[in-house]
Amino acid sequence: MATKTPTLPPTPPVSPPDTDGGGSVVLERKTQKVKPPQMYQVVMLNDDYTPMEFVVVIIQEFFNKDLETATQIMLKIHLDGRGVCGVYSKDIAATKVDQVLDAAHKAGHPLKCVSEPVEI
Ligand code: TYC
Repeated sequence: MATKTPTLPPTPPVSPPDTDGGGSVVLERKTQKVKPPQMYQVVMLNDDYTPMEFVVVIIQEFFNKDLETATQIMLKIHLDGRGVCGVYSKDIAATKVDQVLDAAHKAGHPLKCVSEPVEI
C-alpha cells in the first residue's frame, strides 16, 4: 500500500517588515512634538497692612532680585494690586508661594501670593 507523505500547504510570499512588497522602502514620518513644560508665575498681591520694606526684603530673599528691582516690583504691586515676582516650573513656584506665606505668617503680616500658569 502506497503511503502519501503529508505536505504543508504553500505559504504566501512574505515581505520584509520595512518594505511594501514592491521592492521599495516605505518611510513613515512620525513627527515628534515635544512641548516645553507649562511654566508658573508667582504673583504677589497687595494689602493695606504689610510694610513695604518687608515686601522688598521678601522679594530680594526668595526671588533673588536686587534692591532696586525688588523695590520696583513692590511698588507695582502697591499701585496695581498684583505683580509677578518670578516664573518657575510648577513645583518650584509652589515652593516659593509656601516660603513667602510662611515668612509672612511668622512675621505677623497678611501678605498673600499665588502661583498661576503663564499664558502663552
Ligand atoms: N500696600 C502696602 C502698604 O502700603 C505695601 C504692600 C506692597 C503690601 C506689596 C503688599 O504685596 C504687597 N504698606
